[in-house]
Amino acid sequence: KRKGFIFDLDGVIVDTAKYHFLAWRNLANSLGIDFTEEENEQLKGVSRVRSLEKILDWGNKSISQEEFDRLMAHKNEEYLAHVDRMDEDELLPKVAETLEYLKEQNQAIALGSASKNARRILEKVDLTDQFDAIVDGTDVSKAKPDPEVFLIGAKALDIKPEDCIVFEDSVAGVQAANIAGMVSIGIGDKYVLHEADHIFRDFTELSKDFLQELIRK
Ligand code: B16
Ligand code: MG
Repeated sequence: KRKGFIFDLDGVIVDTAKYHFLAWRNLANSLGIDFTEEENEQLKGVSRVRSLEKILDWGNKSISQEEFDRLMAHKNEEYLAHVDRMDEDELLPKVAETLEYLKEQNQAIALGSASKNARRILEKVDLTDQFDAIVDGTDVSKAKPDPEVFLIGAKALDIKPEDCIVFEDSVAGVQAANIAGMVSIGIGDKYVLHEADHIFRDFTELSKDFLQELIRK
């Protein structure tokens, strides 16, 4: 059967979460706000605007719209400086092989990312051509856990939501996949991602037999 396999980007295909972390931490600290790994976890899959709103909330700070825009632009520049140094070596383990395998099996493949920088990152790691559809932060108006990004992906692939499988590293993303009625596969920590239908540390733990099962069901 032809299924739709939808991949999140940050934290699933590449570990750009560490670059987001560095840039957000610098921003928070410059405002005198503490920023830890736990807080970073809550920003995964969350849009840029919403992320800054949350940080300001945690620090009990309010700033003008102008300052808000300036900080967001600055954060993105810092983040992109890291991104522009990326290459294929930064692909997470067995991601390229998994995409390759699904392609061989004639499965439909989409990207479903909240990032407005998604296309730039895919170019850096030379993966653009592997996707039948790319849905990113420039295509959606509602952030995960809203299912919009994945529903647009399913539509673009012309596959019913219930025949789609989503790979996600964030709590918000797993929730979005569940709300969309898709199979959710958490990539990461099993306690953090406990709402997912299946959880793996990374793609090295995910066997071909398991992928076959997803295709057959
Ligand atoms: P940008 P994903 C998300 O990407 C990240 O997890 C999240 O931390 C980030 O704030 C968001 O993209 C927006 O990214 O600032 O590049 O537009 O995990 O949905 O691929
Ligand atoms: Mg992610």
